[in-house]
Amino acid sequence: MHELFIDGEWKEASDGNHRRINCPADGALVAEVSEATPDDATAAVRAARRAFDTGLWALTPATDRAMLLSQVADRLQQEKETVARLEALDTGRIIAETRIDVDDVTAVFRYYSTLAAADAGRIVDTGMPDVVSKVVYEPIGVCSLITPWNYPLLQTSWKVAPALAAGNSFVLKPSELTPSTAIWLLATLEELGLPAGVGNLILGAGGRVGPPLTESPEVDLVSFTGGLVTGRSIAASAAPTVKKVALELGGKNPNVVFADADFEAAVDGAMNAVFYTSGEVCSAGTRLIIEESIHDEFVAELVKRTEAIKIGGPFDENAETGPLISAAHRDKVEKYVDAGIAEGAKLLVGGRRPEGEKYANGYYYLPTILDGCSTEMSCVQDESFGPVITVETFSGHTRDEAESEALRIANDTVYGLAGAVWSQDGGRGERVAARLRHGTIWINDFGPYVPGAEWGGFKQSGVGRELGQQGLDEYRETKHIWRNTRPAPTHWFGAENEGGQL
Ligand code: TXE
Repeated sequence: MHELFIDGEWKEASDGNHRRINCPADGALVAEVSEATPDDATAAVRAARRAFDTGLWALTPATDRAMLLSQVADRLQQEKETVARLEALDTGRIIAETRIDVDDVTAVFRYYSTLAAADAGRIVDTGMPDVVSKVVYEPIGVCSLITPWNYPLLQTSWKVAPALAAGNSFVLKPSELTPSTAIWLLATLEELGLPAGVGNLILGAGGRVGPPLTESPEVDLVSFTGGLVTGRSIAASAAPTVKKVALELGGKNPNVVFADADFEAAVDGAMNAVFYTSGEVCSAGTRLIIEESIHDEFVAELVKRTEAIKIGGPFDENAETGPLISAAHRDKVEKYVDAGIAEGAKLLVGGRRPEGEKYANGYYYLPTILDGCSTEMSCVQDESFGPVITVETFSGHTRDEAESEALRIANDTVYGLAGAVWSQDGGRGERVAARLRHGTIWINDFGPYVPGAEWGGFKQSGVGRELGQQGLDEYRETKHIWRNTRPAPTHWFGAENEGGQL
């Protein structure tokens, strides 16, 4: 077992410790991996620093960097079933979902492969014929990439692909619960010839191996995806060295349905928004905000369909969604639902674990709907990260009143990651989308994304953007180079002042 990858070598943890990875669907042992120490994390940072400072990757032609990313994409497709299985076993998610993830990860590597060599900088017109002024982009340096347990490889690709495209070195620390696809990725990069030290892998508990990755003055950027509380502490630990910090911290995402929405599409969308991948999605549409006049009919249909959802393990062909990631996480979801009920929400469906032998050793929780909710309730404000919909209603005597009320409710959150509006009135869709204070808005849809469009949060959902051009810019410094082709004294000092300089 050698799952730490430091300076081009697979290594045991320096104290020889291991961690067992169990499948959340049935508790079966799926892997046993090295558990790094803080010293291992420091060694990985040093290796990344050395690799960066010697220009091993930063000075590699951009076309070669692009080629490597494209080869990773090819490998993902060649080994799709292997990667999808690894991800399904670590997360407990059904393999039909993780196969889709592998295609999505492939698209991310292809996208940043095309961007890697696309933009070398620009010439700026100074108005001075003897001066060449150019703005160029350079890699930022050593990047600590810290990723969560939901969509492990996809979230990793949003960081690793642009980091490599821009010419950086990195230390990747995946969630301690789901390391397998990160191990696959680093092994693949090694096979494809990524120079030693450019990509490093540290496995282990974030509270222990995280600080060396976020505090070190040898690290130039920290990119983190995870919970709000951890995000705050990472921002604080990175502050003394004023390094660049990018944070993606989840959301409490409104799904606003007007009475004039396409009923069938909106019910289907509301289900996908939350119950896909058991609600363990930062952009899950957990807050259904529905116009009062269609509330009863809409919610009745939602309940009927929710009761019929089939749950099971990764390889259960009938299953439409799987378990939660861990016992601790299921406890959190249970407490969240209990708190909602205590605060006055009405439980319409779910609210408990499924019964039956096949669920006995997994962390299953039934899709749940809480009706009669309002913005002051904790179940509306706090992220459950589970399969739970809270239902709020709005109304208004006029069109404008209804829109304003829907927006007031939808924006009443500290988060701002994503949201949706459903209406067959195109103007209304655009008006509401323009005023929702969230980073991604869907009109008459919920959930899809493309690698070319930026992803990230307003407010406490985070800082910075992943994907798109900005997702690459996060990993680059911008430099202005001024070249005087005909140097001559200015005579400012000790002579008559004939003109200024900065
Ligand atoms: O995530 P953490 P947790 C939300 C969701 C969930 C809650 C907590 O609501 O219930 O966060 O989840 C590493 N320094 N999201 O506790 O702690 C950790 O090892 C450096 C939203 O599982 O945020 C892992 O690799 N790293 C979400 C990563 O941070 C540290 C995804 C995420 O773990 C660290 C997951 C430290 N001090 C949960 N402490 C989203 N935005 O998609 C932990 N880590």
